[in-house]
Amino acid sequence: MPAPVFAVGDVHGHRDVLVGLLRDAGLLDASERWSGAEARLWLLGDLFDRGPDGIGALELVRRLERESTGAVRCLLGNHEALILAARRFGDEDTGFTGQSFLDVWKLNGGLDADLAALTDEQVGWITHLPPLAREGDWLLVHADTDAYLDLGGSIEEVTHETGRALRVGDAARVDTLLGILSDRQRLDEMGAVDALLGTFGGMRIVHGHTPIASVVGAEPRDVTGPFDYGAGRVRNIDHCLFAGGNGFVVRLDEADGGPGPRA
Ligand SMILES: [Mn+2]
Repeated sequence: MPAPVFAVGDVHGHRDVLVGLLRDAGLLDASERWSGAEARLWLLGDLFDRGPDGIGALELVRRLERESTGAVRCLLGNHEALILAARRFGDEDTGFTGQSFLDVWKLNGGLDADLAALTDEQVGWITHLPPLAREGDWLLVHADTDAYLDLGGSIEEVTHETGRALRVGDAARVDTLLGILSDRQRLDEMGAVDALLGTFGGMRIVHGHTPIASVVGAEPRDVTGPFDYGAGRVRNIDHCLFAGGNGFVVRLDEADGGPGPRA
């Protein structure tokens, strides 16, 4: 039997909700220690912003990564890039006239407390997160876009380019990166799906970033499972925790990820 593979969408500072979800899935014990045995777990990015405790969410994921000796992994979301850009460039202008990197981050739900508490070590960890990953037949991405193709022709290239830009890129390069990582709703196009899978591999795409509630016109609390579309080749798992969703964990190694709205 292959190891079970779990995935969780955008956490957005809701650390304690994440703990509850992982406990219910049998991946954490009562003292919040990793209890997933041989299971693998992917966070799809956007640990920060909009919710109360981005740093707490980040530190939980970093600890679980250590305790699980790498079975817990995290993708880079646009909000990880946003907070690093705000930290590096602050009041410098972005490509939006009159908006600084700090402004853009705050407009996207940035919390002063998270930025103030962010350490060099945490920044270093974030800059090494991959924007995409493969797990069995799945290609995992944060955002529902093929713009990742602008960053490279392999997962390694994209990860390298993103890390370089976040660590040493100038403001213009980071601004371009933020545009790519924040792009959305491009995967209704079969050509975009084909291009992503053809370049980075995999048979199906799983993403977060665009709340299912907004796509299907539901209340966040009524979204209880993934939303599959694109002839079953694309799965959205953004449970919209920041707007009151109860959240869910999906199993990627099972045909059915659980109850929820379907395309
Ligand atoms: Mn996002």
